Amino acid sequence: MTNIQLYSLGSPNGIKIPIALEEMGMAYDVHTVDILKGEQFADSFKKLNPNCKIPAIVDPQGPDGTPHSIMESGAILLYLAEKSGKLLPENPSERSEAIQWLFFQAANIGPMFGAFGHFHTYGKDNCDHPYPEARFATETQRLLSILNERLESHEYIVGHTYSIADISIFPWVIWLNMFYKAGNQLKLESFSHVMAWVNKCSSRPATIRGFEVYNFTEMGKT
Ligand SMILES: N[C@@H](CCC(=O)N[C@@H](CS)C(=O)NCC(=O)O)C(=O)O
Repeated sequence: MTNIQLYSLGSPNGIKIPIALEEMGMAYDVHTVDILKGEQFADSFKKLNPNCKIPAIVDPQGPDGTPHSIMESGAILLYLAEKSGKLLPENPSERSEAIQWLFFQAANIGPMFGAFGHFHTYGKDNCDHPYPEARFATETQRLLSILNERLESHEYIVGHTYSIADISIFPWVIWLNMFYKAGNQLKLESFSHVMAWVNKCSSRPATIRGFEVYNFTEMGKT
């Protein structure tokens, strides 16, 4: 067996990997880990990611020719880009920029957008103080402003080429609107460069195929 084994779901972190696999033209088998049913805590999955979060992959032919498992969506994207030679610029400066934005997503966008979504969606029942949602809404908008400024002068996160940096970030912007239904509250339309870039990324045929693997665009309707 040579196919990459994908363990994921249609969440903003989870969907990055089928998008990348489709864009890179790599062969893979799909496994669903339903985090709403607690399947991320199964012993078999914990062996792939001790942190019990999707996504994870197993490459049957890892760097030393034996199976290699990888956790953390940013690390998976980087691994796949290096293995396929795709979606990571070859130019050393651009490559460094792409990796910086990959870390920016992992350290800022994921945690802050996720915390905003948590208090926005579940806070009303569990926390009667408006502060947490307001705090993370402000931080989410601050991060969107940074992206908007970047995309005012760049067609994609790094220059003129779609890369793993784009894939790591744009599903999170879709999620704010689609799943958290916070587009109006966050004034998403005012981040016009971000929204134009999201539309451009999400209309790529291979990216659309990636969405479909776990029905990403249906998730907000449930
Ligand atoms: N930094 C991690 C975050 C992964 C993550 O938070 N995954 C969520 C879904 S988007 C998850 O598995 N949640 C289940 C849980 O927390 O129990 C990554 O980028 O892979």
